[in-house]
Amino acid sequence: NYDKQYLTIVENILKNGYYANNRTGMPTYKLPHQIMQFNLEKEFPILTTKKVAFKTAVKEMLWIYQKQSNVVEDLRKENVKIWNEWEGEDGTIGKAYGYQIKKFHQIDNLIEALKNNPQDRRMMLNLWNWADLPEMNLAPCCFLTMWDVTDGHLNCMLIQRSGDMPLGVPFNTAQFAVLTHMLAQVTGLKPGLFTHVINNAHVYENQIEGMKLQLSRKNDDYEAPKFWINPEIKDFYDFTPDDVKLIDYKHHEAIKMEVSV
Ligand code: DHF
Ligand code: TMP
Repeated sequence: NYDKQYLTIVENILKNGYYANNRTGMPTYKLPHQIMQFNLEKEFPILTTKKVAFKTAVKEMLWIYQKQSNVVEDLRKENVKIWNEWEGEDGTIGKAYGYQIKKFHQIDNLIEALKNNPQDRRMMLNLWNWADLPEMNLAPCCFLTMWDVTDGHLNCMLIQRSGDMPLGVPFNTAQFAVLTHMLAQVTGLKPGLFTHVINNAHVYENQIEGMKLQLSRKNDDYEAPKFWINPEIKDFYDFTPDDVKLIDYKHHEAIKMEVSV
């Protein structure tokens, strides 16, 4: 259950976390090497102890991995404002995220391998490009996914170098769960394991009150929603945000928390 795994980490960060400053000037409590794991056939990992903006998260994920657009206006057109603070003079986020996917045809190569060479042990999407880092407005947080096919199931391991537990992480878990479901469908596989590894898992000092409120709901979590994906879609580039839905997504109310720039 996602709430349990997630809130156990948050509780541990607040109790035993190391207090440290960082680039943003807003200090955090942090723990290294936090790991969550889900079986996507059994559970769709999304928080129920607060409302997570699922549609917004899906739009951001498709903006990166499908549209491979770095243009922040493309997100605003869909009513998504979460990248506004990192928009550069040219209207993009620089050579980060979608730019790196597109540059190396990473999605096409991955789909090709999943279909024709599924026992390949080199299947990954890697956004960490040393040469281009100086031209990225934010260095990719979810910078690596590794993919494995075992017994007809598609397994995804996400390596996140830096995880804002209150804001980024709930989005990121849901996003890569959706991406795994989508890639499984277009390659004739079943969704399998999803493992989410966070190198530096943190809570900013100005988010502690919000997280305490969410922790107070720990034992009142709801059953995970069912995940629906439009079975007609056979080409990854044909998915729209309306082709995935959560059914019976019961949740507590949203909690407003600040994003450190
Ligand atoms: N910087 C920091 N410090 N933390 C982040 O999580 C982060 N995430 C980025 C870019 N830079 C970042 C991109 N992803 C929100 C969620 C994800 C995200 C950025 C922001 C966010 O504010 N979520 C709110 C409201 C979402 C909405 O409905 O617009 C939330 O409560 O989940
Ligand atoms: P950093 O580059 O100094 O690590 O700051 C990035 C912050 O954004 C950090 O708090 C992690 C957070 N973040 C996520 O958790 N997930 C995301 O998808 C993004 C873009 C950022």
